[in-house]
Amino acid sequence: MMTKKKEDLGNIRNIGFVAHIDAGKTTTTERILFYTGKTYKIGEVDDGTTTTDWMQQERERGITITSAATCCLWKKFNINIIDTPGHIDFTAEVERSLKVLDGTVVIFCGVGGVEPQSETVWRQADKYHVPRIAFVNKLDRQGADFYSVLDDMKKKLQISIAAVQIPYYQEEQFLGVIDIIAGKLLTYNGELGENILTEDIPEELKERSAKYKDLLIEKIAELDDEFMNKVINGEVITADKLKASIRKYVLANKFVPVFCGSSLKNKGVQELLDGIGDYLPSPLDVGPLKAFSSDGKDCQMRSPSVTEPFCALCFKVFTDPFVGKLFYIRIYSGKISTATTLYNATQKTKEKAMKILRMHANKQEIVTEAKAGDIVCLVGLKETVTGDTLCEANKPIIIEEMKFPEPVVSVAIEPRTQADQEKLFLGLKKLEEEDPSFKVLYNKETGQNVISGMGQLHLEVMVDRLLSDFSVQAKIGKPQVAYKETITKSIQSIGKFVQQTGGHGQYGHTVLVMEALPKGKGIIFENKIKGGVIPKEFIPSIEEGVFEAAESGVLGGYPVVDVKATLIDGSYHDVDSSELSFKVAAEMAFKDGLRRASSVILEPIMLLEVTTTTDYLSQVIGDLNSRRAKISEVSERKNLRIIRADVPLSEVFNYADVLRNLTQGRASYTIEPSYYDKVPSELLLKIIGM
Ligand SMILES: Nc1nc2c(ncn2[C@@H]2O[C@H](COP(=O)(O)OP(=O)(O)OP(=O)(O)O)[C@@H](O)[C@H]2O)c(=O)[nH]1
Ligand SMILES: [Mg+2]
Repeated sequence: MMTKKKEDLGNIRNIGFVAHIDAGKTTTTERILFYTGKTYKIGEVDDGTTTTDWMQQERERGITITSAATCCLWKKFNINIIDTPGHIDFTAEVERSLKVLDGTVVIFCGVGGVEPQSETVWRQADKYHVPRIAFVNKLDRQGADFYSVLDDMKKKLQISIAAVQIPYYQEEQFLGVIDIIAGKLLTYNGELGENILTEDIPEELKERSAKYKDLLIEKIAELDDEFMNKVINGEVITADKLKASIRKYVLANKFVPVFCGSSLKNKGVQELLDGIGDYLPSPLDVGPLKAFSSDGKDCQMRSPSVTEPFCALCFKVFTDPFVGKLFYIRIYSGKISTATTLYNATQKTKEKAMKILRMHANKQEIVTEAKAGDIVCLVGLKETVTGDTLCEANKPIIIEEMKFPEPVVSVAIEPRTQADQEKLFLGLKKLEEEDPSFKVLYNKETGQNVISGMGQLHLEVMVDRLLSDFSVQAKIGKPQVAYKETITKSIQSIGKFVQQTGGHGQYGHTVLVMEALPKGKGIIFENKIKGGVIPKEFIPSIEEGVFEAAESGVLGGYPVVDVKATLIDGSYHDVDSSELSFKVAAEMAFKDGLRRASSVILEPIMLLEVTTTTDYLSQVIGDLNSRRAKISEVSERKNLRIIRADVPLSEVFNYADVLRNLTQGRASYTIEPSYYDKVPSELLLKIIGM
C-alpha cells in the first residue's frame, strides 16, 4: 500500500527512533507501520519478520544493524521514520540519522531506565540540536516502574522533563495509559490493540493524574513567564493551550514530554504517533539550513521551501544486491525530478539520478519527483559518497560535513583462493563506501589487508556480508586493537629520490615541514611552493605520496594520524623528474620525518560502565585497577553499584569472560570508544611487541 503524499511542508515529520540496544525501537516502528496501514500484519523481531530489520544479518541476530528509512501517513501527517541500531558498534548509523532528522523519539526501557547508552544517544541528539520526546517502553515487563524511570531521567538528562501520560495497571497487568492532558483513560482492544477505548479516569487514579498534570504545568510555567502568570491568576489552562506550550518548548530544545506504553503488547503506540505530530518539528519549524559557499568561506542560508534552489545531503550509501547502489538523501530546499542535472558541490562533479525512490525499509516506490523536506533514495549517481552536498550547479553550496567515530578494532583478512582476490577487493571497497566507520588498509609491511571497525560485532557482520552479498570466501585473523601513530614535535624533513641509470633516470626532491595536529584532524597536506622550484604538475603526486606514507607508520605499521605536512621546498630535473619520482620522494620525506619527530603509538580508550551487586564491588574495582583503568565514579542504583571508568581497549578485550569469572555472572557492563591516548612508553614492548 503506497502513501498519497500531501503537499503541506508543515505536516511533514522527519523523525528517528534512538535508544540503547533492545529498548524496542524496531518493535515500535513495526507497530507504527501496522497502525498507519503500511503493513497488513505486525512483524516481530523475535521471529525475524519485521519490515525494517530486513537484512539477513539483522534477522539472525534480532538486532538492527543498518538504519532503515520508511514512511507512513498518520492523520494529516506524513512521517518519515528512521529506525536506528542501538548496538554501540553501529553508532555511525545513529550519527548520520540524527544529522538529517528534524526530531527524534528516545525510547527507554521501563525496567532498565536510563542506561549508559541512553545517555550516549541523548548526547548525540544534543550535538545535532534535535528536539525530542521520550517513550518509556516495556511497561508490561515484571519489575517495570514508570515513576522510577521518570526520576532517573530527571536526574541524568539535563533538561526539563515531565510526563504527559501515566500507566494504567489492573492486578499488576499493564492495560493502558492515562492521558493526563485530556484527562482520559485509554485501553487497547482487538488482537493487535487497534481499537482504542476511551473512558474517564478511574476514581482511584484521579488524584495521581491530577498531581502529574500539575507537575507538567509547573514545568512549563518555569520556562514561560506568560504561562506562569496565567497559572498564578488561576486562569483555566485548556488542553490546546497546554499542548501548544509544550510544543513551543520541545522545538526550542528546552523540554521533553514523556509518553509510556508497551510496544510488544500493542499499547500506547497510537498516542506516541499523535505525540510525534503534536510536538516534534516539521521542516518549517527547523527553519533555514546553514551551509557554506564552495570555497568554505561564506555562510549561506537555504529556507525549507520548494521555490528555493535545490540542496540535499547524501547521508548514506547502501549497496543493495538487487537494485545496486542506493544514495539516501535529505532534501532541504527546492525540488528535483529524474530530468534534473544535479551538481555534487563536494566532489565538484555533475550527477544525474536514473530513479528517485521513496523507501519503505528495503522496498521501494518509484516517484517522479521529490522536494524540500523529503527523505528519498537516488539511483544511478556515479561519484557521490556519504556526506556530499547535491545542489544546483549555478548555486553551489556545501552543507557542514558529518563526523564519524574512529574504528578501534581491526583484523587481517585474506582471500581463500586466487579467484576471491578480485572479489574481495571490490567487496571491501563497496562496504567502505557504505560505512564511514569501516576502514580498509593494505599493510605493506605484512602484505595483508586489514579491516577496522567499531567492535568485534561490526567486523563480524561485515565479513558475513562479504560472504552473502559479494560471495567472497575469506580467512580472518584474530581481532586486534586498532592502534595509530602520531608525532609529538615539529620537524623539517627531506626526501630525495635520485637514480641515474644511463638513460632516463629518476629525480625527485621534496622538503616537508611536519607538525602535530590536534586530535581527530587526520592528515593534512599543504603546498607552499613558490616560484616553481617544483613544477605544479608534480604537486598532486607529492600529496599522494604523503597520504600513502601515512597509511602505515614506522613504529609498527599502524596508520598515522593528526599530522600536517607542508611542502616548503625541493628541486627538479628537466629530464629525470616524473610523477613517480616525486611521489617516492614525498614518501621518503614523510617516513624520515616520522622517525625523527618522536613518534608515539596511540591506543583507543574506552568508557566502561560496570553494574554489579554490592558484594563484588571491591573485586571489580581491584581488577580494573590492574588494567590501567581510571575510575571516575562509583554510584548506586537500588541495591546495585555502578562503576564508571576509562580503560584502554587492549586491557578489556575479553572483558565479558573476565567479569563473569570475577562475579559469578552477577555483573554486567557496557563499553564504548571514548578517545585515543598515548601508549605509555614502558608498555610499548608488551602491547605491540616493540
Ligand atoms: N516485554 C516487552 N518486550 C519488548 C517490548 N518491546 C520490545 N520488546 C522485546 O525486546 C527485544 C528487542 O526489541 P527490538 O524492537 O529489536 O529493540 P531495538 O531497540 O530495535 O533493538 P536494536 O535495534 O538491536 O538496538 C525483542 O525481543 C522484543 O520482542 C515491550 O514493550 N515489552
Ligand atoms: Mg532495532
